[in-house]
Amino acid sequence: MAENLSPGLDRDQLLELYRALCLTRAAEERLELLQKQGHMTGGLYRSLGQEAGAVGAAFALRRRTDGTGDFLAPTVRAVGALFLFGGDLVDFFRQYMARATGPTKGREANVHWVDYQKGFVGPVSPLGTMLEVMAGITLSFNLRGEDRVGMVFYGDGASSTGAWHEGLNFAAVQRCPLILMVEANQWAFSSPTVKNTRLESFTEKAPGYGIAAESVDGTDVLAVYEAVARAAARARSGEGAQMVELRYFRRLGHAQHDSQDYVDPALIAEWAARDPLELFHTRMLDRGWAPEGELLAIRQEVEQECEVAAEQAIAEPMPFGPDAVDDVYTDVSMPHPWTRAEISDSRSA
Ligand SMILES: Cc1ncc(C[n+]2csc(CCOP(=O)(O)OP(=O)(O)O)c2C)c(N)n1
Ligand SMILES: [Mg+2]
Repeated sequence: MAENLSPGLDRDQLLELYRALCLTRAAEERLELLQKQGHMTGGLYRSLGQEAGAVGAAFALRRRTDGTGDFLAPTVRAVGALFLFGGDLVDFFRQYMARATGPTKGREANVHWVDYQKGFVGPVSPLGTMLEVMAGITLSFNLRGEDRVGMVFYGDGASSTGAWHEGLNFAAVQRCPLILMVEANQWAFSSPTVKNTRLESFTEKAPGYGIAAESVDGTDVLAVYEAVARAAARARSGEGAQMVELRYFRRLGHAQHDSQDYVDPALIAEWAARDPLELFHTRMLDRGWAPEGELLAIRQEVEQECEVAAEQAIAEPMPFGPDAVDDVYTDVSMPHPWTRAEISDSRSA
């Protein structure tokens, strides 16, 4: 039997966590390269410094591929969670490069894809709304008597939207088995937390809805895992919605096009010294959980995997324009919308 190390995880599980952190980092670094090479079609929203939050949280859930496991709603920055839930690496690159072969057939350009068997649903772009969606999904678990929990990620900025409050209240009142993961990265685009809330911690919002909350160092993958494992156990035992705050820092701009010139460089340097991947790497070595050679081999392996997957996606076709109306509800014979009836078309004048 495998030896329990920390926190109740065996060596293989610790290596799996390490691998997931490396994969997240390598996949995003590969995207950066693809963007510079002109292969990408949309924006790139990196999760640098936040990887352990997504990885540690998803690792604490039941991940299955037959539609009976727990259910995830990631954000664009919760890439590690998406991979742990079985999000395919080639599909990931296909999405970012709008390949016709990707899950959304090139219709959008990042993580808005869905797989009900693996158990994840892509984010709806208006911030806060995924809380409402996931309240509904987890209510269905209760109504059907299914032993499943849901997990929804959202940014600290998103927790100031009306949808967030309504969704949370509903989930709390209905005792939905839903874990709310607050990505407290201290920024919402260029707005710092102080312009977002008067609270010291986003967990202080939880008592207003009668739910339990924990705040955790989001750079510490094992601490995140433990906190979420506790929250998941509470949610599973009928205690309903739970909140976990991930404390960390958005070390890059909102997206690659954002120069982040409104952030104090000293602060960025301070958080760079708390890099979640390097912290876990050092811990693995210090505790004797794995030798350096084994860890470096994992890093090389995932970088290689990313290169191969990206090359495969590059070689695949972009969508054929007229296919854009396939699989969508449309009525081309619809009358001209009244809202536009009076707008003259300057081209025909
Ligand atoms: C309701 C709504 N308002 C504004 C936007 C535009 N927008 C997209 S991301 C973003 C900032 C989000 O900040 P946060 O929720 O903290 O997430 P982070 O980017 O820090 O991960 C904004 C304002 C949106 N998508 N939806
Ligand atoms: Mg934020």
